[in-house]
Amino acid sequence: MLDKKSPLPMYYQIEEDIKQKIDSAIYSERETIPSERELSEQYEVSRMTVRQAVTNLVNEGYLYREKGKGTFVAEKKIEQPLQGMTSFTEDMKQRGMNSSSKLLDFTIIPPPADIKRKLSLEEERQVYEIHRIRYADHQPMAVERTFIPVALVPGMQEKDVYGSIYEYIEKNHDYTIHKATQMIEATIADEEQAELLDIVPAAAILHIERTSLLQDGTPFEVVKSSYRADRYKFISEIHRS
Ligand code: 16G
Repeated sequence: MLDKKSPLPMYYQIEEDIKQKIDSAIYSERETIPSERELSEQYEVSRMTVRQAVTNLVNEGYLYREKGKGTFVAEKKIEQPLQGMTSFTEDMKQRGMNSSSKLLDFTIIPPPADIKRKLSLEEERQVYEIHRIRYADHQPMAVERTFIPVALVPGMQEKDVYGSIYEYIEKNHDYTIHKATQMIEATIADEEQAELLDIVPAAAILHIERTSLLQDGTPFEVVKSSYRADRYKFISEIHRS
């Protein structure tokens, strides 16, 4: 099956073959691939060569290893475009996935200094602090901590934030959500985040902070979120002008 005369190294050809088998679901998500021994027999190469191919695919996130159990096919990451300001609910709907949230906390607090600054709030203004786990098809994808000025969205209650906060805000107030600035940073999960996201502590996560504005320029939310790096990748289209 491999082209031994090709200038492409054997391990590379094996990687491409395994990737193709993942794409065509010959190897299905969350299922094991054949053992090193089986693969080396199948491709007629040394186990070292197979190991190199598999290790590269593990490092690239196509496969993952479980001690004592074998090597498994990772689930495909969700590709999230960076242009366009969408909500989690809209993103999942577009993909035909079912979105849901678990509300961990809903409180009204005086804003911490950085939130107060980002929301351009004066001294005595209070904010909602909403802490949610966001699920796609019942799998945890992100934890979000959202801060919204109470004066801007008075009367919001727990029951209003299980679904889409954007939908609630736009439907119940005469507001148009306009734009946001967003920062993405690589980090690792602490114990609490790992537990909430069902990942191992110190797994990679993407920390994202968004400050969003209404049409008239009023900042209406600051969101600090942690997305699972094994399930998400962000894509942007860039132009050379
Ligand atoms: C997304 C946004 C978050 C926003 C939320 C609203 C990112 C990184 N975050 O998760 O800032 O608050 O959508 O979602 O995109 P909702 O309307 O479904 O509650």
